Amino acid sequence: MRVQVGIIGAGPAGLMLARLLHLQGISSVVLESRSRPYVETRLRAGLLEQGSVDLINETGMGERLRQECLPHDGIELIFNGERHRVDMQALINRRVYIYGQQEMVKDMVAVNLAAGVPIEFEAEVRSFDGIDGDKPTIHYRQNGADHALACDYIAGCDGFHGVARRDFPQKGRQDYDCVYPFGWLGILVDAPPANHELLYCHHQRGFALFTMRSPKVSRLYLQVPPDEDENAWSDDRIWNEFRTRLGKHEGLEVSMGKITQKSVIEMRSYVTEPMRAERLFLAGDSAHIVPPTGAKGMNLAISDVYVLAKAFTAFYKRGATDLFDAYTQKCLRRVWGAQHFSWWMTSMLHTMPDASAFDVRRQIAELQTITGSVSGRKLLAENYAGLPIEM
Ligand code: RFL
Ligand code: PHB
Repeated sequence: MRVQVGIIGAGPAGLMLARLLHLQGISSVVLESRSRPYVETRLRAGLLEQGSVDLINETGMGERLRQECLPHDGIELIFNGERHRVDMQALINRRVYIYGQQEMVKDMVAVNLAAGVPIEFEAEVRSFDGIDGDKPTIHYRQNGADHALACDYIAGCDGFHGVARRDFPQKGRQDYDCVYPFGWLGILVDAPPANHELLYCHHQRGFALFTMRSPKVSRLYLQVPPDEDENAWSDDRIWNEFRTRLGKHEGLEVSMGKITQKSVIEMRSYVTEPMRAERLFLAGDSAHIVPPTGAKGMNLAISDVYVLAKAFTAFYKRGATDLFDAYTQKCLRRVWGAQHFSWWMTSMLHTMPDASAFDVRRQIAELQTITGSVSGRKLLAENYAGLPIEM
């Protein structure tokens, strides 16, 4: 089997890339180590920027999203007993959308398969070679047998624990890493959201986030120690902690219900540069991850492959390679903007384990500075709602 682009990973990056290439008449095969039901139910992101939603619609993958997504005009920050709304619609005329990543993946898989784009599930990539020649090969294992996929180029869309970055050439490579001294306990609850918009709560006991997946399902997160065991959190302990960190506000109640999923999530910022080595390109979480506080990871994955698909199109239509050369720099500008924003939101809203009384008081002053002026709210809104998909 030989294709133009071999794509490792059927997450948002790999599936969006396959679709964009197909629309330009460029052939690809997607190799995914997990099963189709697994990727279609894996609980991850929930918040999409306008630019991502526009691209999903333009590529014909947005039919269900348009019916089921929840558009949000603003978010609320809660700290020091105060509620502050950041009205993105009024400030910058932009909004964001709640739509579960697993739902988006389901839609992307269905549209790609219906168009005849091959997605091989339970096909685990073990290695690749030839990226410095003109015939790269991807080696994978499926149904107990070894296979090889010959391609012109390889797109490593295989996430943070994949093989593309692991085996990316070391020469000239620089990694940037920041691990936070806390994690998130994430729960999924059969109960309506506490509020129609997201609530980001700063509290001396730690951060809490109230988000959602639908009008009947809430998604909630609590700052916890990084190596926390989720089984140490009984339902009672979870609900008491959410009540404390939210505080008392007129019309706001923690709505309790059956907890259907519970897990601890690591918080990390990471970038590897460059994102290309000869005929291998990294895109999405394989090249960079952000702490989820800024809701940027999946949006970055989508914008990376938008840039990459343009480069492949220029090459296959006109033989031009300048966009391949520009790929890393074009992506990194947006990636580092999102890195900074995610780090800033994380450090502004979380309580450091060794925080002094001064640190906590200063954080409240920072939150008051940001929410207390139009320019502060605008800065937050512009970054939260997302920079243009291409910069
Ligand atoms: P993915 O989604 O990890 O997909 C990579 C795919 O590659 C497969 N794979 C392999 N396949 C073949 N062979 C191998 N050797 C392979 N190794 C791995 C994997 O099985 C997988 O299917 O990466 P991608 O496509 O780059 O997408 C990135 C996003 O998934 C990620 O950034 C977001 O989930 C981050 N994120 C959020 N992003 C947002 O934009 N908005 C949000 O609201 C948001 N909330 C979140 C989040 C991430 C979270 N967690 C769990 C880390 C909330 C949370 C809690
Ligand atoms: C989510 O809905 O899972 C979500 C939303 C916003 C964030 C992080 C996670 O900042």
